[in-house]
Amino acid sequence: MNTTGNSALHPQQTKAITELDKNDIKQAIIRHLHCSLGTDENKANNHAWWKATCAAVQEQVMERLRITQKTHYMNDTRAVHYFSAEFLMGRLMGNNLQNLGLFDATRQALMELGVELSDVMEEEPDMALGNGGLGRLAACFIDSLATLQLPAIGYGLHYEHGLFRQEIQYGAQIERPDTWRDYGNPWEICRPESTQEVSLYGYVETKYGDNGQICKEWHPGSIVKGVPWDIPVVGYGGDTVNVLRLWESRASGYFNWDVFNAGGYVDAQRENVQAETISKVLYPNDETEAGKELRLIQQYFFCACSLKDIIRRYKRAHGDDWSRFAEQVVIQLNDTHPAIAIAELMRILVDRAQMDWDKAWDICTRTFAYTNHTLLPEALERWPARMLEKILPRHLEIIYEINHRFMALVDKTWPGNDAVKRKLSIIEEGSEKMIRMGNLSVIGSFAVNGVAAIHSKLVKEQLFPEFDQLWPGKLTNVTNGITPRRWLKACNPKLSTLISSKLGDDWPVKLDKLQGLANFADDAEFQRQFMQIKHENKLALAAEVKRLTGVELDAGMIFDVQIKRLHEYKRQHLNLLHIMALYRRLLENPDYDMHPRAFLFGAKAAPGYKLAKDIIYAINKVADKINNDKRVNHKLKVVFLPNYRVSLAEKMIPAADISEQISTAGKEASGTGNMKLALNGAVTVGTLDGANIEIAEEVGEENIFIFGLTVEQVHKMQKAGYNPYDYYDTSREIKAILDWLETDYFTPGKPGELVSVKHSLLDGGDPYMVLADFDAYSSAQRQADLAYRDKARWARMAIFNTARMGKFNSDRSIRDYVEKIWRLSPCKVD
Ligand code: GPQ
Repeated sequence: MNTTGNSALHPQQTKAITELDKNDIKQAIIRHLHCSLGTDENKANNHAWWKATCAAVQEQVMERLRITQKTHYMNDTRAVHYFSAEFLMGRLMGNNLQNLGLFDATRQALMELGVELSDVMEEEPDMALGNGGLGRLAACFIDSLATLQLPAIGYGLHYEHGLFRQEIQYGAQIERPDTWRDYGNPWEICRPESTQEVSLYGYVETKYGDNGQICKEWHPGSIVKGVPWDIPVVGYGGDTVNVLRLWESRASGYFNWDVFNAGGYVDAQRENVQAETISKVLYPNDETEAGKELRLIQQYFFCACSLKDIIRRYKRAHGDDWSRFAEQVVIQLNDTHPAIAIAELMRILVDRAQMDWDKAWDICTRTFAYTNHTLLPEALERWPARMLEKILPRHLEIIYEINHRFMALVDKTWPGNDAVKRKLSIIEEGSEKMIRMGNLSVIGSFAVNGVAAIHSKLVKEQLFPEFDQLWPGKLTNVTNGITPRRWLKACNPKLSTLISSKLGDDWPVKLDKLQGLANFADDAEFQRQFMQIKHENKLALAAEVKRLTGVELDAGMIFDVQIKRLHEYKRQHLNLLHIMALYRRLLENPDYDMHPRAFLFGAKAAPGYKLAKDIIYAINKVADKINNDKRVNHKLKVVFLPNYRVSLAEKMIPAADISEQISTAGKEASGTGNMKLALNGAVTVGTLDGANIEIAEEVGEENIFIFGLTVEQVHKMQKAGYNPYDYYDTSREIKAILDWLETDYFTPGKPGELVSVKHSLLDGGDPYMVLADFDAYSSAQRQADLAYRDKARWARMAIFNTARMGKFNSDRSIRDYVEKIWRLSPCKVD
């Protein structure tokens, strides 16, 4: 077992972090090169330098971690416990150096050793323990929690394999395993002393207590161990270092004689999921409910380990007195993935602590809060009751009991109204009985929030209107945010330096200060500097694009970027149709008036999502054709960058001129890439969806290109009976483009390879209204093109975008959570 994540020898701690200079760091790096890695300056390759540098940084981190934990313990602080199946951390070195204030000193130290820090940082594999926005949000939130000095802990799964690595072969996505830990992860610390045991399967025995009361006892069929790995989370300024605790599953070596003796269970045991497989791999489905047994076990496994961990810590301070539990502990459920924790806490209180139901329920419903991240029906988790019965028989009983009591409340509120009961019930009756985790989450939590204003409004009005009536005020909004430390200071150092030269250097914690840039928006010299940096970032990205794909980009082109998971509702195919339209216009008229533009994509598709993979294939085939067509490729290029991930985003975002945020109105809960791109001076072409609406409010309508149907219009059209053929039959351009997909023009000798995209938009009914929005999108793009050609106007727009992103600081989101939901106080760590 590898528990040597940080095997470094610890020196005597003599200086505060702020006093460390490049010589101290140099010495520490060399010491680790020699003593931890057994190599030396002459032999070390970049990987060894990376490990030695991590170890040197980790020494500082560990010291702060120890002090933080001691301070929190001494103060017996109320803390938030962020339960999330995903934490998409990316790389940690750059971020930790920035947050500790050691970036420049470390760069110099390495420079004197003949090594480039940027090369060393490239050695670090991304921690890709998440799919997309939801997981990255969790990562931004724990950064902000530490920065704001709030007592917090992130709880999740220590996946052996994170999100798959994407290769593109002949245009198609191929999935390869992610191997982030193959050579160890210097940031994590194994804590075998905090191992927990988790039960699964088995049966429930009904017994009678001393007073004749009914008691339930769960006799599990197997037990697995959860071993925690801690990743320190360094706040900006380095004062508070919180922890992200990720659970790895192990076989317990425990044999359940009880179950064995009961007979007949031996065969069933064989089907049970092997302990080690539980934390093997992250499910790569984004916004689709997978319904797989192993996935449910993953969810329960990390929730059960985390609750035991929380309770152990609580008992250390409060013994068996549960009365203060909900005052000390708040648990935030990141979507419904950890919702089973509600039933688990009830089980612990009722079965183990022998508490009466009402008292237990009171504690529970003062402990949990739930964040909803989507309205898409296919993403709302439901589990077959039979599956729960097999894996967690006692939890199923508890859920039935919760529901039974809740139905009584519903009946009191809407007497005799069976339709409302059916709708609000945790149990969905049908050919197969299903457990609705969304309903369980709302019922078991004291607060429920959506992630952008419009999304929260739709949660209230469309998804859970009766719950809103039942518990006014419980449903609320907290608009998402992003950490400006990673998404501006670290990823865009040139722009950061320029901003600091104008506004001072505390904007990374006071992002509203960026407003001050508006004063320079019309200043020709500032415009020149701002756009010069954008140009240099574009040159750097162009070099990376060349290295990764062989495609040459001219930094004078507009860099138009769409980076996010591939999903029909995000409408990468709307972008593709527009690219094809431009191509066609250029072929018809070589003088077609447009500024040269490079369209850049980054997107992974869920391996089982056929149409999403077909869209990736279509983008690549169209790209091949255009990039090799001399008639147009001075004006048009298309690049699909393989293996989109956090570290690639950090290179693309600073170089973007245009940010594509073109989801069907009402479908994107918030979006966070939209915030990152705008913060780095990209101008949005977007729909009135998710946080785009709030971005538009902030930057002003003259600094964004809004187009397309609104939520109300989408609704109305769908009600009236939307027919995509209305557009196909009446628009010459739309028809030509869709028919083009059916030919072999982009797939020589293989006509029909791209036809599924066309079919989805016609016979498939175009569920995301791509054709309805096409013309509006095309004119918005035309407007953007014209604006870009007016250099001063564009510079002004770009500057305003950066200047007005203060609201989207994840520190603000966290403050909102603290105020509206968590009621936490900062705890100063000296
Ligand atoms: N989101 Cl339900 C995910 O990334 N994965 C999911 O499974 C669900 C939601 C996203 C959502 O699509 C974005 O609009 C949000 O900005 C993001 O969560 C964070 O809230």
